[in-house]
Amino acid sequence: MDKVLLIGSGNPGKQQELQALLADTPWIVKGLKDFDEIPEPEETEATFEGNALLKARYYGEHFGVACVADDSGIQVNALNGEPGVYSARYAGEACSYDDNNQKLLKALETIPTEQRGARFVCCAAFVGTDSSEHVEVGTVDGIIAPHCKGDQGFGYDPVFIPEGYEHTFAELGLDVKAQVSHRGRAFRAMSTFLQSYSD
Ligand code: ITT
Repeated sequence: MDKVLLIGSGNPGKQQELQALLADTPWIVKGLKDFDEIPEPEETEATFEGNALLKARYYGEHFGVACVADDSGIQVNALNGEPGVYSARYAGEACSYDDNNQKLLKALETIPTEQRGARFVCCAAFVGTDSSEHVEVGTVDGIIAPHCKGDQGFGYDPVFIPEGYEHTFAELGLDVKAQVSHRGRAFRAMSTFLQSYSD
């Protein structure tokens, strides 16, 4: 099979993780940099699944190829599940990862360790050239660290300590992250689906 699968994400951190997680599928995996530049879609849905499907449909239909997209975020227990689907823009529209992390650490400043539980969620969506759709979800539980630590990964990785570990994702690095992360779980399941998918 020599069919093209586009990773419909403008996030370089995700792109790097997804290339590795999809490497064993019988598809020619490409990124947005391999196609003409188009504006990012507006993420107007209220759920991870809605936004993941929205992105996969948008890029897949525009370029006429099969497409996978990822909508993900962090849900913090002490903040009633926020920032959730708004994780990318938690500190404002054009904010940096560090802005988001500082805002989160500040919001949890007085919260003790045992109440700093959080969960990363990743929804992986596939849309085929025949318009068939498939969704997989992965999660990982952990806690929000008291300070930023580590320089690997992206986003909230410097403040998230996964269950069973004592270091943040940004300290643990991409191999450990891929084994236990929300994205690793969702896209390993997606990879299994893609092994057998044919339109
Ligand atoms: P695309 O929509 O182009 O894929 P994005 O960064 O806008 O890129 P999302 O809308 O799904 O993607 O927002 C996800 C945000 O959640 C991301 O920007 C991070 O702030 C956070 N996030 C998701 N997965 C993460 C991970 O594995 N590690 C750290 N932060 C993560």
